[in-house]
Formats: sequence, structure tokens, C-alpha cells
Amino acid sequence: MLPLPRSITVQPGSFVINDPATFLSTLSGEIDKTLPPEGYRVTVTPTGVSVVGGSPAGAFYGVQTVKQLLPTVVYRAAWQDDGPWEVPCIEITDSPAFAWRGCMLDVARHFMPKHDVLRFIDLLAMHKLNVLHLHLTDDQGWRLQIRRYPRLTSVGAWRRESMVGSRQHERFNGRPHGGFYTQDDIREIVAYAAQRFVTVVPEIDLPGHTQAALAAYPQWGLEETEVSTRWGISRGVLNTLPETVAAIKDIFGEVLELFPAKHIGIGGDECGDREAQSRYALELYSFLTAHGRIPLGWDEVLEVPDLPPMTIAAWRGPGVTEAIASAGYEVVACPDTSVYLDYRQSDDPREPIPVGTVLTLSDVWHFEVPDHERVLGAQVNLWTEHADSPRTVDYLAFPRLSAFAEAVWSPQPSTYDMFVHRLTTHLKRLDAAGVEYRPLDGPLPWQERPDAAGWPRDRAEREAELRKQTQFVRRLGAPDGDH
Ligand code: TNX
Repeated sequence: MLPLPRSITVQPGSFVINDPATFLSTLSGEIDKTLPPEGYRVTVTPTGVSVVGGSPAGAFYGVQTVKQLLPTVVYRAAWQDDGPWEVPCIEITDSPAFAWRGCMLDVARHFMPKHDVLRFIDLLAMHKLNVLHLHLTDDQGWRLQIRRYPRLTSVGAWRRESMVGSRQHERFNGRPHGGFYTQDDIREIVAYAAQRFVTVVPEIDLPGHTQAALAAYPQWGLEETEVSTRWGISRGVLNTLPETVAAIKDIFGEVLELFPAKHIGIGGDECGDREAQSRYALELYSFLTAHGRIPLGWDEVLEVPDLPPMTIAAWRGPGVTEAIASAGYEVVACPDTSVYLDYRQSDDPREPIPVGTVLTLSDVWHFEVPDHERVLGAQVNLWTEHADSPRTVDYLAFPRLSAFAEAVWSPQPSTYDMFVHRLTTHLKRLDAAGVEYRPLDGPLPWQERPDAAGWPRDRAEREAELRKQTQFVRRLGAPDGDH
């Protein structure tokens, strides 16, 4: 089973399912509030299967576990198998280690059609993950319809062309790229996710990373521009004119109508303009908290002097999560060198568009979420500069996301070898679900990208760079810190 449940006791005997289709369509759980809210108990006896959850979410996870006891055909959309199926008698009690078990999906660099987002939510839920952080806007595209500012999507949702491979190579493909979600699409995505106990956390990244918005409304910036066709950090930044600040609040007003999540992403990363960075972090802090929400910012927002309490996504390397938690902020751990799924899965030269440091399946499985009361949990980040289709997203996400599910749900003593053993069965489930994961021994020929070069980084070098960039964070967290 994957993620591995806390406790499994196998008993003698088995239950025989004579009518699989009916069994599955009626499989559901009861609620017992004495169990942890996301916890459950599954009991299989010779006379039946019972699922009890601490809440509807717990019951849902119990059902996910029962599916793992059945033939992998249950992961297909339809099948022809009349049974009988035999399930061993077993008692499983389980609950997650962390409350925030997330995945950030960048739908700005490459748009992911609604249909594929729904499918991706199914895959998160199958792994008992519960947060989909949608990175909806960036220099290269604005993907969310805003009624008050239609140019954000009529102009901002597409670009002339894209870079091929890493930006150092300065190569372009001459092919337009675009797409956006209407507000009706978003309501559908949010409702679909909620049925699977996945919270959709939207992110409107600003004041840097806004070139697509600035192409649509140049008066919000400093100069005329177009939606970026290049990867990397662009210069575009929102100005702080009162009209611009008001427009941004209007946008967030529409975001709040669409997304019921407690956390709302405000970005705040990789912005050269300190004044704009502070202004927007503080304005949005007031706006969001007045509406009962909590801002979620990338760890760069801590550069803002006297930053009020907000939740921080700690991405710049190991050690930063603990320092931020010690400084009093709630944190979601997502260190790039452990959970950036755009980073290369091996140092095999066949790896498609290899960027970042090596991040193997084993590295992700060994990732330890720091145990601190203000660490809410962790998320993987799936940036999509180099994932131009859902097929490539599958390749980058799986099976590393399966390993991550275990790091946030059940980081208990198991060994990597045992994980790999369980993964062998799990890959059959992914096959049945139609997931084009990376085979354990390397990419299939059609998963390679000999046409596009990457930019591999060395781990020691990257860690040194991150240590330098995040010195200020460690000072914040020190007991006699000078903040
Ligand atoms: C850093 S993580 C970024 C993204 C890039 C990513 C590529 C963060 C807040 N910013 O804009 O897509 O690196 O790995």
C-alpha cells in the first residue's frame, strides 16, 4: 500500500467479492468522531468490508486504501471483470502525519487544460494529498478570467512563442501558446477538488512575475511590454500608483469569490523592487485578513521589514523551513533541492531538458518534513517551463509524487527498498490510471528531448548559492535575531 498506513494487521481468512461493480459503487464509510479527522479504520472480515473515518475526508481516505486491496483494474475508468475477487482479512488504522500535503502546479508557463487539471486532482486524491496550489499567473501568461479586467486574458493569456530548452541557449519555437480558465471552469475545478477533499489554493504572483498582466494593462507598470516569451526572471514589476493598488484589490476580490480556501497565494518572489514588494505584501495582508483569509507568500516576502503573520512557502534550500518557523511564521516546506519536480530525475544524459540539481525518487522519498508546531506540512512544486504538455507533467510528477505522498502522510520507519517493492505494485495502478510516469530505469525513447538542451546544476554549488541568499532568514530565526 502507498502511502504506507500507520498500522496493518493481517488476520486469517478472506472476504470474497462476488459482484465487483456493485461492491465498488456502494463502497463508502461511516463517521466516528473519536478518530483523527483525516484518519480512518478499515476492517475486512469474512463477512464484509467496513470503513470508518474521523470525518468525511477520513472516510474518503479509507476508501482509497480499500481500492489498493483490490485488483488494479479498479483504477481504470471502466472494466470487464466479473470477479470473484478475494480480499484478505485485515485491520488498518491510519492517519496523516501532516495537515498540508500539497502540490503546486504551474499552469502559467504552460497552460494545462481544465480536463487535465481534473485528472491531476484525481491523482492527488489517490495519493491522499489534499492541497493543489495553482500558480495562475506569471510573466509568460495570465490564466484566470477576471470580469473587471478582460484584457488580463484576451491579451495576457497567450504569448507569441516560447523558448525551447533552458534560457541560456536563446532558442525559440515560433509557436503561439495560450489558454485560460473561465470563472465557470474554476468553480468546476474547485467543486471537483472539494469532492475529493483537495483544497485549491490560488496564487496570483506579484509584484514581480507580472509581465503578462503588464502587457494587458501597461499603466500598472513602468513601460510597454508583451507577454514574456522567455524563461527566467523578467524585469516587469507592478508600480505602486493608487489606481494600480486598487485594481489589484479588485482582482483579489474576484479571486476570493471563486476560491473558498483559507490560504490565498500572493507570490512575492524574485522581485528586484523592494518598495513594491513591501507595499503589495502589506496591502494584501490587510485585504485578505479583513476577509478572514491568510496570505501565502514565497520566502522572499520575509525581506519585507516587520512582515505581519502570514504563511510562508519555504523553497530556498534546506534549513530555511526551521528558521522561518522559529521566527514565528507558519510554514509549508518545499525546499527546491528536495521537492522541485522540474529538477532532473537522474544524471543520465537521456533525461529530458535536465535542469536544476539531481532529484531522484530516493531523494524525494528520503525528504524529511521538519517537525515543528508551525510547520503545516509540505508541498512539491511542479514548475512547467520545460513541461509543455500533460504528458510531460506526468513524466516529471510520477513516480516522485508517490514517494512524496509517503513523506507527508507516513514518514515512519520503512526502508527505501521496501518502498520500491511497494512501488512496483503501485506503478501498475498508475498504468491502469493512464499515467505516463518515468520508468525506474530511465525515460522511454519518446520521453527524451534530444531537440532541447537543459542546464544541469551542481548540488554543492546550488546549496552554497542558497545559503548566501537566505542568510537573512536564518538571522530572523535566531533567538537573538536582529529583526
Ligand atoms: C524559481 S520557486 C521560481 C520559479 C521557477 C523555478 C524553476 C519560485 C518562487 N520561483 O519562478 O519556475 O524556480 O525551478
